[in-house]
Amino acid sequence: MTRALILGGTADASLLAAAIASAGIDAVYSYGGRTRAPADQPLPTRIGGFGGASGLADYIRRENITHVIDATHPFAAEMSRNAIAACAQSATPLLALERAPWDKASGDRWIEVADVVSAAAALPDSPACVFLAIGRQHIAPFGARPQHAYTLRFVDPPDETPSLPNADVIVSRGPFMLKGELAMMRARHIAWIVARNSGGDGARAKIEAARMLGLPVIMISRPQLPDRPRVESVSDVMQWLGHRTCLGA
Ligand code: 3Y8
Ligand code: NAP
Repeated sequence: MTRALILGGTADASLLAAAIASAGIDAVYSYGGRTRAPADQPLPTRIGGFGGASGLADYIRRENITHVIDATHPFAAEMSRNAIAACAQSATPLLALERAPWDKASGDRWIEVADVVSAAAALPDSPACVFLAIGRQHIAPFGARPQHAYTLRFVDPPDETPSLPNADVIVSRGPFMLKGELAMMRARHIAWIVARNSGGDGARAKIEAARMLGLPVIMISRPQLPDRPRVESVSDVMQWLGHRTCLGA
C-alpha cells in the first residue's frame, strides 16, 4: 500500500500535492518551517526538521512511508542530501521532482558565480542600486559591499533591521509577474540584480525583466547534489507512484 512523503516548500510541490490528493493516494506533505504562514496543502501536513538524515530515516520507518518525493527547492541542498542518505538507510524509493535551471537567453547579461560570497564580490565598486532576490538567509556577505543601495525581498517581515547600512525590504512571497518586476526595477532605479538559478516559473519574471531593461544579473549556480533519480513533471511522479494521470501520460 503506497504511503508517500512529499518534501515540499515549492510551487511544484504544491502542484504535486494537488495531484496526489485528487488521486486519493495516502501521503504526507512536509514543510521545513521557514515561513510564518506557509500555503495550505490538500494533504496532512507536518512542519519542521526531522533531525538530520537519521531523524528522517526514523520518521520513514515510524510512519510506514513507502515512497519519498524530494520536491524541495534546488538550493535546499541539505534537505536533499539528507533525503538521499535516509532513503538509502531505510531502503525507501526516492525520486526528486526538480525543475530545470533557467538557460541564458540572447540578450541576457549574466555573470555566473558559484556562491553568495562570489556574488557579493562580483558587484561593482562604484555605488549602485542592487536588487538582492535571494531571500533572507544569505544577506551577510553583502555587508562587505556597504556602498550600494540594496532592495531585498523576503517572504515575511524581517524580525530586525537587515545588517546592511542602506537596505529596503519588500515583503512578498511570489509568484512574481513581469509587469510588477519591471515597475519595481524602474521605480527603484535598479542597476544590478543578484539571483539564484532557481528555475521554474515562480521567480522567472525578474530574469525576463532584467533582459528587457538590459540589466546585468549576477546568477548563483545551483549546489551540486549526489546523483538521485529525478523528473521534471508531476505526471512523471504520478507514473512513478504507479498512477496514471487523467492525461494518461
Ligand atoms: C517555506 C512556502 C508558491 C510557492 C512560492 C518556487 C516559487 C516563490 C522562488 C525572488 C526569489 C527565494 C525564497 C523563492 C522562490 C517560490 C515559492 C519560491 C525565492 C516559499 C515557502 C517557503 C519558502 C522558503 C523561502 C526561503 C527563501 C526562499 C524566498 C510557503 C514561499 C529567495 C529563494 O524567510 C525565510 O527564511 C525564507 C527562506 C528558503 C530563501 C532564503 O534563503 O531566504 N524560499 N518560500 C518552505 C518551508 O518552510 O518548507 O511559505 O508557502 C515557497 C516559494 N519560494 O506557493 O507559489 O520556486 O517554488 N523563495 C531563491 O533564492 O530563489 C524568491 O524574490 O525573486
Ligand atoms: P536546507 O537548508 O536544505 O535544509 C536545512 C534543514 O531544514 C534540513 O536539514 C531539515 O532539517 C529542514 N528542512 C528543509 N526543508 C524541509 C522540509 N521540506 N521538510 C522538513 N524539514 C525540512 O533547506 P532551505 O534551503 O532552508 O529550504 C527550506 C524550505 O524552503 C524547503 O522546504 C525548501 O523547499 C523551501 N524553499 C527553499 C528555497 C531556497 O532558496 N533554499 C527556495 C524556495 C523554497 P533536519 O535536518 O532537522 O531534518
